[in-house]
Order: sequence, then structure tokens, then C-alpha cells
Amino acid sequence: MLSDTIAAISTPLGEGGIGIVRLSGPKAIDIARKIFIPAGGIKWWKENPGHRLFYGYAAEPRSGEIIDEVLLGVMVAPKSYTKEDVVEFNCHGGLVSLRKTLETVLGQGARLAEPGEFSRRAFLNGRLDLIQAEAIIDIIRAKTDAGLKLAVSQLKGNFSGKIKTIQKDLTALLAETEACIDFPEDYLPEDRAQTRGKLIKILDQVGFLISSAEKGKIYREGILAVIAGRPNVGKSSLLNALLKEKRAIVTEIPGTTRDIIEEVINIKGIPIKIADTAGLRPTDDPVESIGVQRSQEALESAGLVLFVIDAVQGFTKEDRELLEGLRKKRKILLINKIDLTEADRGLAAVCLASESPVLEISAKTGAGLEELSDTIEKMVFEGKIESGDNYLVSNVRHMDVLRRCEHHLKEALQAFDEGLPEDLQAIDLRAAWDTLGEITGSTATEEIIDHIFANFCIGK
Ligand SMILES: Nc1nc2c(ncn2[C@@H]2O[C@H](COP(=O)(O)OP(=O)(O)OP(=O)(O)O)[C@@H](O)[C@H]2O)c(=O)[nH]1
Ligand SMILES: [Mg+2]
Repeated sequence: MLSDTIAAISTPLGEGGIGIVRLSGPKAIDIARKIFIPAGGIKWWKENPGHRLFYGYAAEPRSGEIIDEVLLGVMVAPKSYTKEDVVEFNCHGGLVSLRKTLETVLGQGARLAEPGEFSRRAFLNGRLDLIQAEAIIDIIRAKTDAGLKLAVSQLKGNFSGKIKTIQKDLTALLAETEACIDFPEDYLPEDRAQTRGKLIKILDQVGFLISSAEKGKIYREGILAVIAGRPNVGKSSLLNALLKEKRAIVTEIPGTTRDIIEEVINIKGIPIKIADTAGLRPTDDPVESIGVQRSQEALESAGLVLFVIDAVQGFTKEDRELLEGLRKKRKILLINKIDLTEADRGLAAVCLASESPVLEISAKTGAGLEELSDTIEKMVFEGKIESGDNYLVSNVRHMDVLRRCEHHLKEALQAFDEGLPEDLQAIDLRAAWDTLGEITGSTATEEIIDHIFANFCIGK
């Protein structure tokens, strides 16, 4: 129901410089009038308050008890995030002050907002389409500059614009197809060739978006890289070197790491969740053996394995066996501790035999780590690195819709090429059109919309 006024704490709970209680809806300004005591007693609500900040106090209306010193931000409909009247109490960022302000606002007739409800209103009131609403979550969750850039470009409507162009072309094509159902005698062979050309063009556009999707997803979600290898080869040292901090315990005792240690690092704009694991070996130690089991589980979900080999010990039988078990994984072999050895201990042969890239590194001196970053970037994008601006699609939902749309378009093309009646083509084209609308929200079901906004935080 859009006729009620919603409220929530929009900043993270905890101590901070400021904290914001946000209200949106027809009664937002009325409610603020009852609670806000402006300095100097100005009648702020009378003097065109939109897009201004007023200084004063928030007070409990019945008792007059002052809750906090605040700045009141006012955004009058329709120029606000939700296109409704929006009022924000900028309180001091303390839990008690924020909770009390919120309670007081609720006591004056506002209702507690559900997660994402402000953004949902922005969508329902036509300020954002679904792609843009989803971009807002992506901005909040962005882990790297590249991920942020992608999300901001979606918020600005670049991706929505592409979808709208395709929809427009599809509408025109559908109209043509329907016209020739009604007036088949006007449909000449050269028109047929043109129709086919238009359909192919639309298919290409959808195909391009799909092909950018895998990469877009990587920028948004990143990948899991697991550091694995025998005990004591320098896995934890590598994690620390990549993080540039002493995150994991490093000792000369094999079997030091027992649990999985995960951190996110930024490699050339790609968020890489990197996991250090327990050294892989048979063991009677119950704690270590749980660690080894966890390592195995992490390896199963890894998108990339950084397999560490000790340069001093050379490539051992155990290394070979472990690698055998990781045959199906994307890997980079890292020959570590090269600062300790000049001698070639048969490792060159390993390099030649391996299909995976092999790099010599030293977690101690940092040698080879730059090459490692380059190699990770290349592998993640399978050697095809382009400018980040090309990645428009980053979201699994969008990818799924595009694939379904492509399927309908292909069916339409097939119907066309087999010379089936035009009305059959029209059915496929219309299905493609409807499917595409799910992306922006013009044809999305309530269920899809609920699902998307449930992912938002409270107060957004
Ligand atoms: N000289 C040298 N020593 C290293 C290097 N990398 C690791 N070491 C040493 O090797 C020993 C083992 O390092 P760790 O990082 O704890 O090895 P790990 O693979 O995590 O070992 P586990 O957790 O027991 O499986 C420590 O004494 C490190 O200081 C390196 O590049 N050069
Ligand atoms: Mg370790």
C-alpha cells in the first residue's frame, strides 16, 4: 500500500558520526512537524522546504523531552528517492538516539519499512526500473572499483537503454509480422529478406549481452581462489604476501594451518576471495584431519586453485598425487621459496608437462607476485581481457532472462526459415518480447519483484 508512510533507520546500527532515520509517504512532513523543533522557531514546512536542511531538535511530542540534536532533510515529492515526500532525521549516530527517534516517528503514525521498501516505492512510482534497483544493491555490495563502475553504469540506465532498444526493434518486427498475417498479398520476397535481417540483428544484440555476462558476473561477485599444497610449502605465507598483512600464522612446523582462512583481495579490479587451507597430507591428528577435510571441500568449490610447490624440496611424489586429484580444476602452479634455491630440481620438466601456467615466486621477498596477478587476470577471463566498460550484464537473473529471450528468438527464426505461417513466428516473437520485459520490470511478476527487493537492507 503506497498510501501509508514508512520509516526506518537507514544507516548501519552501531556507533557513528551520524545516523539517519528516513521517512517516506504522504504523512512524512506532518509527522516531522510534530517531532522536529526547529532552531529559531521557523515554520519550515511553510516556506518551500524541499531540498533544504533545517537545524533543530527531535523531541517526544507529548512530553516535550528532547531526544537528540538533529538536522532535518526534506525532499518534497516528486523530487525524491521514492518520488514521495521524504524526510530524514540526521541524528548523532548512536543506537539509543536512533532507536528513540524511530520509535517516536512510529508513534506518530508511520509504519516500519520492510527491507528494500523505499527502493520498491521508487520502482513502483516509476523512478527506477528493476535493473536500476538491482544496481543499487550492487553499489552497496561492490567489492572493487571495477564492480562499482559496472553498478553505477547500470544505475545510470546504460543497460536499461540497451534493453529498451532491443524491445523497440522487437516491437517493430512484431508489428510487421502481424501486418503480413492480415495482408499476406502485400508481403513481397524482398520484405521477407528484410524481416529476416532484422531478426538476426536482434539476435546479435541479445547474443552480445549474453557474451558479456560471464565477465560482468566475475566483476560483481568475484571468484574463489584456493591456495593448496603439501604442508609447509608456504601457503599461509603466500596469503599474507598477497594481503600485505600477517593474517595467517606462519611457522616452520608442517601442519600449522588447521582452519580455512578467507579474505577478499582486489586483483586488477576482480574481487578474488582467497582461501588459505590446511596442508594436504594423511594425518592421525584429529584436528588436522578436520582441517584437511575442509581443504578438500574448499577445493571442490574453487574457481581457481593456486597450487604451491616447495622449490627446495622439488616436485615430490605427493605433489604429483595431489595434482592428479585436481586434474579438472583451473590451476596455477606456484614454485615457492625461489629465494632459497638457484638449482633446477627437475621443476623445469614439471613446467613443460603441465597444462597450467607455472610461476616461480617467493612469498618471502614478493618475487613473482606481480606476474601472479597478471596470470590470474588472464585466466579468469580466459585470456580475453577487454575494457571493463563492455560488461553490461552482471546479474544471474538478467542472464537467465536473456537466455530465454534468445531461445524464443531462435525459435522464431527457425519458424521463419521453415516457412511456417507468420502467426507462429508472431507467437515466438511475442514470447521474446515478454521475456525481455522481465529484466526492466515492465512484465515482471509480483513474485520476481518481491524476491529482488527482499535482498535489500532495511532502510534502503
Ligand atoms: N625463504 C623462504 N621461506 C619461506 C617462503 N615461503 C614460506 N617460507 C617459510 O616456510 C615455512 C612454512 O610456511 P607457511 O606459510 O607456514 O607454510 P604452509 O604451507 O602454510 O604450511 P601449513 O600451514 O603447515 O600447511 C615458514 O618457516 C616460512 O617462513 C619463501 O618464499 N622463502
Ligand atoms: Mg599454513
